[in-house]
Amino acid sequence: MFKKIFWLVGVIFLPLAIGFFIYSCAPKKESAQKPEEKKEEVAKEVVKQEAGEEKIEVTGELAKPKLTLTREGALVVADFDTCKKPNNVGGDFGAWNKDPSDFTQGCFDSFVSTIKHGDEGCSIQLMYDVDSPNPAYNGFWMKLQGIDISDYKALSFWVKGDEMRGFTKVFKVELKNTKFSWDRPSAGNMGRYYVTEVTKDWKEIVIPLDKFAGLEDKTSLAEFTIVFEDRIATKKEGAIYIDDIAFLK
Ligand SMILES: [Ca+2]
Ligand SMILES: [Ca+2]
Repeated sequence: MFKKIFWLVGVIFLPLAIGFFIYSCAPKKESAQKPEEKKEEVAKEVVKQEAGEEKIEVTGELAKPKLTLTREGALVVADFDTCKKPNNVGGDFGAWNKDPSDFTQGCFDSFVSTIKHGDEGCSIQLMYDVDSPNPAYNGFWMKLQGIDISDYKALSFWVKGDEMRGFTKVFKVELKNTKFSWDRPSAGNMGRYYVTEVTKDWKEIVIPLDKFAGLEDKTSLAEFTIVFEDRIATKKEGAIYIDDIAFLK
């Protein structure tokens, strides 16, 4: 009787024990992951979560619109080719900071003639720092002077990460129309999109305008904005270059 029970216990527990031993010896995927990769995944997750709330589709890749786009008749907003203000539609631009009194965070813009997309003039360099003990976000704003983009299909611009200073692969782009009001910021009239694939090389980002959920009226645009955020930046301090901001038909 006891022998039978002993034998039964052996049959049930021995394979379990062997299984557990093999499992505990197997290399853990989790620990093999570099902290940097983990951070990127977290950033992507935040992007997904935010996108879910806003009902914006974010694939985590460069937007690949199934639109047929043409550069003919493109509305160039800023090519920075004069290396001075204003932009091509007569609008002012500059860096903005959430908390100018917090010197541990900030964003600075400057014209750069040595690194640019195309042969002429300049690009704009954005040096940002969202590494602060306080909540930190900042970026770049550009006035669009009420341009009508209702005949256009996509926003396009070129971006390059600064290899020497480092750069975030993720940042936010916003388009606001003149109907935007700070009294009712959640009422719409601002669309946002997360760029997630910045590299060290110049790369064109093409965002179909229908991805800017919330931007209902496209007949009068007020502002183009870039936002660096401590929560989602894959690198909290660095620099990126922006050039040739345009709307494509
Ligand atoms: Ca340029
Ligand atoms: Ca800092």
